[in-house]
Parts: sequence; C-alpha cells; structure tokens
Amino acid sequence: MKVQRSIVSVFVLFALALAACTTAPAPTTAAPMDVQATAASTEASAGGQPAAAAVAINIQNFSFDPNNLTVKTGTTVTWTNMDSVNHTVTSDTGLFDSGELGKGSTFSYTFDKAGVYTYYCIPHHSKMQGTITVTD
Ligand SMILES: [Cu+2]
Repeated sequence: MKVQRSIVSVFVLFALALAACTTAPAPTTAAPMDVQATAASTEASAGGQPAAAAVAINIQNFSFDPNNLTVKTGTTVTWTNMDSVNHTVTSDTGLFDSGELGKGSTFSYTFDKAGVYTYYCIPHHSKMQGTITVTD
C-alpha cells in the first residue's frame, strides 16, 4: 500500500512536471501576440486620421527660415521668434495674424486647403516675407 501511494505521488509529480513543461511554451505563443498587438496599434495610428504633420519655421535675423516652404494639406506650421525684436506672422489676405511675438514666442497655423499663402511681418514688411505652398 505504502509503495503504491508513493508510486502515485511520483506519478502526480511527474504529471505536474509535464504540466509545467506543456505550459512552458506559453511565452513563445505570447510573443507573436505582442507583435500583433504592436502591429495593430501601429495600424490604428496610421489608419483613419492621417498623422498630423508639423513643420517649424524660425524667425531669425529679421527673416523667416525657411521663407519658402511647401507642405501637404493638414500640416501645422509653427513659427518661433528667435530674435529679441518683436515680429508678427501676418497673412497677406488676413487669413491669420499672430500679433506681436516676443522672443521665444510661437505661432501655429494649420493649412487645410491647397493654395499659395503669402505672409509677412507687420513691423518689417519690406524685408520680412514668406510663402507657404500647400499641396493635396
Ligand atoms: Cu519682423
């Protein structure tokens, strides 16, 4: 009887060991699932709404840098004034106007329609002009 019981317990241990072995490959199957999850989240951000494009223009040494820029529709352009003199980012058509930007100040505008957008700086109109060309 005693021998039989120990045989049973050995069997149980063996079964447990087997179970441990069969559950061991679980991480291997979990790994591809992680990859799928990553791929799915990448798809989610890529699909539907297109990633918002952003472009930066520096206002430096009394000029817009770059002062001629082509972007896709939906792009947000952000101007940053690097000068210690105040500047503005003012649309020729009145579409946008940053107002006076002090040093380090930024102004952003999102171009949703294709077209050619010219702008200038109010205090320095004659020498500070820029163009944003927006394409579909
Ligand atoms: Cu200016």
